[in-house]
Amino acid sequence: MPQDNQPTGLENLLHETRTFPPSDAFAAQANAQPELYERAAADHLGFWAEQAKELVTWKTPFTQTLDWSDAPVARWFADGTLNAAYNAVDRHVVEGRGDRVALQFEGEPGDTRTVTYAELQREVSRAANVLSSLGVAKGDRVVIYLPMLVESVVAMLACARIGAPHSVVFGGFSADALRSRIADAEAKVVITSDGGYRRGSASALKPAVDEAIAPREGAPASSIEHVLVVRRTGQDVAWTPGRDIWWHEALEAADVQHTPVWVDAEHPLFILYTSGTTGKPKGILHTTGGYLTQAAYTHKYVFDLKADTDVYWCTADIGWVTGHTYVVYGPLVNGATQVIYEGTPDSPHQGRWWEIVEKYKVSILYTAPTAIRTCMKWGDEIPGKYDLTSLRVLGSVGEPINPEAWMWYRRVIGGDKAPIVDTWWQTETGAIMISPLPGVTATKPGSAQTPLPGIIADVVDDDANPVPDGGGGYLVLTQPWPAMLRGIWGDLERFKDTYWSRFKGIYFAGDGAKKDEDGDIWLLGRVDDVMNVSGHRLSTTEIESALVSHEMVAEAAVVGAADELTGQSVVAFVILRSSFAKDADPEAVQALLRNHVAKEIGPIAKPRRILVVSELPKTRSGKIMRRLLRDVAENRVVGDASTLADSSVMALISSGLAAPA
Ligand code: 6R9
Repeated sequence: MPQDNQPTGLENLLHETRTFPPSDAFAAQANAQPELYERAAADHLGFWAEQAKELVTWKTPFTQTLDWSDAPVARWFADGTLNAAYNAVDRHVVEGRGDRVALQFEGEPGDTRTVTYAELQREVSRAANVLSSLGVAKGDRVVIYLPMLVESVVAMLACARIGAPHSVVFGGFSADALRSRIADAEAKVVITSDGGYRRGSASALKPAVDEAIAPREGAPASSIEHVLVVRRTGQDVAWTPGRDIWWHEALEAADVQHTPVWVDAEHPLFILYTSGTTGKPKGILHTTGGYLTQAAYTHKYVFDLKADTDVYWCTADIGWVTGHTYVVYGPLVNGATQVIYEGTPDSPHQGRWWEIVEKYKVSILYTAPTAIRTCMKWGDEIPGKYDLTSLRVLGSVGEPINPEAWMWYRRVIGGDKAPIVDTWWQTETGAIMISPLPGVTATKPGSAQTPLPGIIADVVDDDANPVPDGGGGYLVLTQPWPAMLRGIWGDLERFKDTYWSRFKGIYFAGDGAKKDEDGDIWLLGRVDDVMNVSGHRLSTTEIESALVSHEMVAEAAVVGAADELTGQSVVAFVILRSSFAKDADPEAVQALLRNHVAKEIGPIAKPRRILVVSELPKTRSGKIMRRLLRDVAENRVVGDASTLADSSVMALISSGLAAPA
């Protein structure tokens, strides 16, 4: 691999030879059949039109499947009209499924709430009426900053119902991160809560919103006109009369009838900010018709969903794309019954997840490798205490899953029989792109394997030539797909530049990959300056900017070091300003700067280690050679440093670190 930033340590994956063919019993009942691949290959657009008609309800049917004339901005099903909330909720009621449980909420303290599709319809309608009464109209943006609650799902669907794109900001992000996202989206309303339960105590959310929209010298006034506040914990909150409104009071007063606003298929459904290779997060834009089609299609086939018998649980937070597509839109459009859980896997004990699986007889579980590895570390005896025999399909997403964790997931959680689907996709792709199909694919531990029917992906070399089986290179998507991003909010140039310029006319995902001898795809991690910590994307540049924004820091370089539990962990190298460098206590500096990053971005971005150095390794063109820093961070012998402007720098860094800190 030619890239300086290519992650290391995953090559051993490719020696994996075990495969697990589907059982005859599973294959016989599976939604997916081998012919699905053939149908899609024979008529790419016809296949997607079929999915769109079968899985989505249209107000006005579309006549055109794809308009690619303005590439790379695609238009799918463009002359059709529909409403996402109608598809996720109302049509199940209209078609007689109103009494089916949509959401089975489990709060961290153990409180529960069961919501049927009919109840969800009333709640969403009320919330839609409330938003309209606050002046939110079609096209206006609403920011949602909430923990995992029923209200979070209701809030997203209420926005969709009135054609107001939502932008969910993960509740773990800081006030500053929230402020910049509100400003970029120019949102009118924020929906938040007093707080949420996290590891046994009530943690506040509302103060971050107050801080994010407070006037700040030199900055324009916030675009936010109202703050809707869900009462979850009952903790005290500061209140700005006229601006702040209790969610429960407003909803109680609102009408339960609401007519959905029918929108064009290409109407924006949501903006979701994600880290890129520069300091400024990208507002990934998704529209309605194509996104819903692929969300429903993938959810049906990849998880083999049988909506009237399965109990589905995706452990993702709505703050991430997985929570959008596989908690809200995919499962609800398909009429699934699902569990949502507010808290952490270890509250109040390390068996909490498995207790939930047993209690609700969860049959499909979708989670992340970092969680699987954590549970693996806690030991087999913890899940062993619970009845997990209801589980019949297991999913993984967010980062490469190492074969060891995959085997553990299969054996201990899946009872050695539930197929595992390792699903590769991104915020930008909107829905799953590469994954085995349960009942069809013989699975391989550690490989996402095959593009789904209707998806064309490849691994190419530096010159965009497909690599032969056994070769490695970059993962690309060579044909448009329905759920693809339609741009970066307010920055078309950045969209073209980020995804479509590395290889002419094809989408570059930013991931390195290999094809094995069978042609199966193995993901090797990011090839750019994006880290993956516990399945969350973090930008090295964004954390570097946060560090440098502290008065003590002159320069900073951040790398992702391989980590057994979290995939990667953040390691920062900083050069202190000389006025601070003299008598700085490394321990104190580390603590101070870690907290500073938590404040600037959020606790998930906190560097695991911060090393104070006197120089950083740079190429002659001034590019920091992160590869060398990664060697240091991972305690390896430092690699080839011959392209450094000053080749003695690495010796200096290594010797400085060897000295007792
Ligand atoms: C859905 C989601 C996207 C990045 C992606 C890749 C990594 C996701 C993966 C995977 C290997 C998988 N990634 N799934 N790598 N195997 N099954 O995670 O979206 O947060 O945007 O991250 O995550 O590096 O490019 P997002």
